Amino acid sequence: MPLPLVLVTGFGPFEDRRHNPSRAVAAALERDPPAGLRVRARELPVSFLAAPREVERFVARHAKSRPILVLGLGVQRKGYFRLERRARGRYTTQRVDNDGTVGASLGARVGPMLRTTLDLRALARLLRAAGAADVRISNNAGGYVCERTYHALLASAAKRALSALFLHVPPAKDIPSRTQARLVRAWLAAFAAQASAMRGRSSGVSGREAAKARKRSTNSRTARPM
Ligand code: PCA
Repeated sequence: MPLPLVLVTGFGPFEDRRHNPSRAVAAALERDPPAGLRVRARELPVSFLAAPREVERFVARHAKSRPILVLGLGVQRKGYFRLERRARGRYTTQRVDNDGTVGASLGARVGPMLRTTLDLRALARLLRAAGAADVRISNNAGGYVCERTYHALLASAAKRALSALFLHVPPAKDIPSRTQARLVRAWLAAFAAQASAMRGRSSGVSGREAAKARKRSTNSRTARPM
């Protein structure tokens, strides 16, 4: 049996951010994966229109392997880790992406708000336990390309009954990329060990099936509820 797979995306430079640790972290995870996991990483363009297309292609290519997580990474301005709960389908920002597209030109066409089905409080605890001092849960993914990308990650994952999540990482001046990679690697290893307990209400799974799965994982010794 091949090891469980995690798909990870990151971004390169944009606006005044010349160094984007999300790209370095995604690449480091593929090169040196967390214990017990395989990782496929992909750098996405900082583009409102191209990133969602690449997300769908990336998830489609690996869907047969049933990844246990589709994880988007992007950098934020603040010095902490931010687990994003949801992605809006409506864009109003005047910020421009690397292709020159203004966010607001997308308007409300993208679709309804989408939410992760993962247990963010449990995931925040795991990330702290992995050594991250400041981890927060957020209901606002920023309204820029990361939020549009998260919407695509959630849509592509939900179509295939997979779990998706977006993590905003701090700038490298606050926490160096190598340290970030080490923290995220340890976090994913812990997630993998408890993945069945974390996947609460996976979309595409009926409430009854999900409840049974939860009960099974609660009863098993390897996956304690957190
Ligand atoms: N952060 C931006 C887009 C790319 C990135 O790394 C954002 O938060 O939307």
